[in-house]
Amino acid sequence: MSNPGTVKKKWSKRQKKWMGFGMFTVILLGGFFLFFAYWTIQVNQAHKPESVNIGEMHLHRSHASHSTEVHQHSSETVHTNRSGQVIETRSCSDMRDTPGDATVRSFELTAEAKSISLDNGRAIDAYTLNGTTPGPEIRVTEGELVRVNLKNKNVEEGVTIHWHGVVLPCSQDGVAGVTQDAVEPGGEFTYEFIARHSGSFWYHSHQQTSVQATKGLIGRLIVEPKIKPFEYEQDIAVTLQRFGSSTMMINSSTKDIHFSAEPGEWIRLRMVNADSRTQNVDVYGGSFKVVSIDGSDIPGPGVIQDQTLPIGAGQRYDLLFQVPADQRILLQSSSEDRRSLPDIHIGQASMPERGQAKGKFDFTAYGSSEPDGLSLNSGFDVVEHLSLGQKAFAAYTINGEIFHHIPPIMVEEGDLVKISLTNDGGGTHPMHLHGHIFKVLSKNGIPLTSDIYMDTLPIEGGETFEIAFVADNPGLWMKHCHNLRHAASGMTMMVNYYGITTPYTVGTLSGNIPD
Ligand SMILES: [Cu+2]
Repeated sequence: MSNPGTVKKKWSKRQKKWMGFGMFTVILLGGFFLFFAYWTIQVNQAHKPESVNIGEMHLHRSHASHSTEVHQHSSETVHTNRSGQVIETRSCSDMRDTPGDATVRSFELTAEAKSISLDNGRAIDAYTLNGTTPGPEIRVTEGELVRVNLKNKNVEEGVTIHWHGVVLPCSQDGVAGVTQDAVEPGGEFTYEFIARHSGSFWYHSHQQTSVQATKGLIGRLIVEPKIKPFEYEQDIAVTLQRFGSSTMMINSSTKDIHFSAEPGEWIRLRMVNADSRTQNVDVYGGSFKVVSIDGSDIPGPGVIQDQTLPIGAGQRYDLLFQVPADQRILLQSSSEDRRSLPDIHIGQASMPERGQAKGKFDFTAYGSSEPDGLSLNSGFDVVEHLSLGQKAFAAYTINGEIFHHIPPIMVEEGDLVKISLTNDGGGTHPMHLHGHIFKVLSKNGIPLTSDIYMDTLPIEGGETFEIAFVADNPGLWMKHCHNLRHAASGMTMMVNYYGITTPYTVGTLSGNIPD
């Protein structure tokens, strides 16, 4: 019996139809969501294999599935060279520099997870080196032996230090699971290498890099030249850094930073981009030269003005300029994703006008060339093409695959190697190669007219670059995107020398996750 005051609700045909449609949509969306969740888990598991021996990747068709078997049998594995001849193996761990009579420079770095307060008053949970992020600048002179004792106080997943851009022996490259085990809490590891090339470099953890570098395990490494190739009175260095997703800092500061300089003084300004995004740097107040990129001096650098410098993630740009008489030099940076960094002021005179930059600095048309035997016409022993792309949602790929599924580029000592790289997706992929410095030969099919050497090359959507290097440093070397999130989602591969082995493994079993 119905209450007299109520009207029994009756659904019209039309309403029923819509309800049915609504329920169908909910079920469809729910199903899609469940599938997506399942798929994401699958993809992420694929990112982090159980156990892979990086020195044996080329010997097995299926890199991940029979990993434990591979591990157990690794001592019996036969290594061959390109022509199939059985060769003696050498372990990455045995490849070290001979100190000789080089001057030893010793440093201590202690990694510690702790809360620090920024100069804007905010407290952050950071990973620090000697209590700060970035860690201390390591500054040595070309030819010296750098000895760094790394201690891990309490970073649970373990830490390493990779020396970005430095050509050093395999055992010192600091890649977890490739050249060493991650240093556990309470543990330590001593790095030792000869700083052969002068230039601006940096260091960062290569264990869970995308997490640890953004939480603070980074720092600068400056190798001063024995003889200055050009004159300057002040040598200033800055690190452009993003803490977490959005705290932009320069030399640990969220506020503008000032360097005192007298009018007429010559300044060498070293800029390290430790962020995962390109930093576009405008220079106001005077003209300047870009004297060095990634630690390699540019021959015949021209004087430029009002150009925006696109410093790729992981790259270093060194500028040379004279402080003007009437105004200071002001540098203003903003990231690829439009985050502003603090300004850099050099000198005390009045502020320059912040004009409009006339264009973007183009390294492919900058400097001169002194033929050094490496050109598009060289006879290459190895030629590879890498397509940088993306699989739906989560994975960043090279030739359609992710890290441990990507066959390594195999080289022999002495090979001349050419790699073409195309960004077939969107965004920028700053591609970094460990253990070598490469020459940029062409961009979008147009040969460079200058000698530009780099260790990290930002490649924007649709662009193709050809790069070349001499395989002169036997080892197991990562080649990966320095947008660290991309690297962690798969855009990482190896350039391996035939016959080089490693006792370490990458994966969830060992806990070595180099990203
Ligand atoms: Cu990338």
